[in-house]
Amino acid sequence: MMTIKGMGPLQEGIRQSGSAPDEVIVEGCIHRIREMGKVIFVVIRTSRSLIQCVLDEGGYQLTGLREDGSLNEGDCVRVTGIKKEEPRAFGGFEVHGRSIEVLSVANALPPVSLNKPKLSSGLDVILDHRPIALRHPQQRAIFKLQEGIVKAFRHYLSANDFTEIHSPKTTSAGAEGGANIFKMDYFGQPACLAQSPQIYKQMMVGVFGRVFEVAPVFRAEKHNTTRHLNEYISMDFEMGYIKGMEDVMDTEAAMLRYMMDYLKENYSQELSLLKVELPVVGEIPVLKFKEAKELLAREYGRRVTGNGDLDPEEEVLLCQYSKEKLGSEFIFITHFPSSRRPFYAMDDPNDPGFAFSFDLLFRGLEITTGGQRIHDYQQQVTKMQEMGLEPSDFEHYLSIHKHGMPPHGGLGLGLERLEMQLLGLNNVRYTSLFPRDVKRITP
Ligand code: AMO
Repeated sequence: MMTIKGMGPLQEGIRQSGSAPDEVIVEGCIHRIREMGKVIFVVIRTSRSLIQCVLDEGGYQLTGLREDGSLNEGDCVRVTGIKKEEPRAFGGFEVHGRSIEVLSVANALPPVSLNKPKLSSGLDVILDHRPIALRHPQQRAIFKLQEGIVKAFRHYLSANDFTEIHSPKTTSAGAEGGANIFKMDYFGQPACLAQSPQIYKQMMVGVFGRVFEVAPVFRAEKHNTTRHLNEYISMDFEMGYIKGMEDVMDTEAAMLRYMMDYLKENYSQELSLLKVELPVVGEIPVLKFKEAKELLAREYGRRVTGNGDLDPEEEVLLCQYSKEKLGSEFIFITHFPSSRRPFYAMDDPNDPGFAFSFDLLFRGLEITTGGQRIHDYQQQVTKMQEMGLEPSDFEHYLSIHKHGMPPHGGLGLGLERLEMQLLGLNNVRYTSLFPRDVKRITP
């Protein structure tokens, strides 16, 4: 374990004092105080845990800020004491305090009740008071687990020869088309916030062969839905020398398998606090878009529409089918109509009008879009022209095709959506640290 200079090894807010073998120091915020006759139980919320400290009347020294010598929930304290086994306490131990030092005092009552096992406030209240509501153990566990999701993504890809990149978020044009572009004035030039790292990750395949990025992207979604944010974290990868988009899909499945194992091994306390049932990532079934639409009509009596996409209800039904009939909580839908996919998507020469493009659905929601990209210069120019785009506006992007690009493909996985589905939450705002939507730009 790495140590911070002068602090001794720190494990979730508790460390050896160095003065006596069984003496420890606990630093954190007072989560709950319970007085039981001559004993005070003070539960300290440390960086990741709750640690029960026991103060016996007359058996400890109190120093610090309050003149009346009182302790309050919310105060930040440092407790020095003896660690003893206690099966009934969280973590199986408690600390018998010898001294407690008040480092700073809480002057106000929290706007939401932090020390109840479940935060009972509604989503708007939680978000209005986000900086404090995030201190609730369950709320903060969501974001500790999010750390694990990102770490696993990073570990897996780094171990498989992908290079991590950081592409710009202020750009001259949107890569994903559509109306949801945040426009801005960049010193007199029209510019926008990046909708995705698409163009840059493809450019970087020409440099490193395999790349990945975890970063915010921006979508000016005008509707308030439970699945859309205006700023979200996109987990992207892009890989060269592929034989087809199946290589990208296989890489995603293997990464997800690693991720679930990694979470199980390293985040068991958050998984149990949030009552998460991790999915088994086995062989992920694959259905073509056309087959999916036929299946929806056959099995669920859905009217097949020609809109070229799946609607939210269809995503739920396809996942229901996949779980019940195919034994998987994930399902890939491939070969979407080209007209609904961006200019960089490669068309299937054997199935005109459909693209080598896929979505991954998980527990009823699209969490990923990916596919194979056009690597041939002329093919890319022609496609842009067919879509009414002006190739000269994409000079830098097209330079990679001109100077030789390997067959390549990749995907974008929405971090908040993946976690929302893992946790069985009904709104993507719960898994966004400080969500941005049509009405919310603070805190
Ligand atoms: P796409 O636009 O489908 O594809 O986005 C990829 C994934 O990002 C998530 N996502 C969102 N999450 C929250 N709020 C939103 N408004 C939002 N929009 C999208 C979803 C989605 O599956 N460049 C391509 C990816 C690629 O082909 O590599 C892209 O961005 O989970």
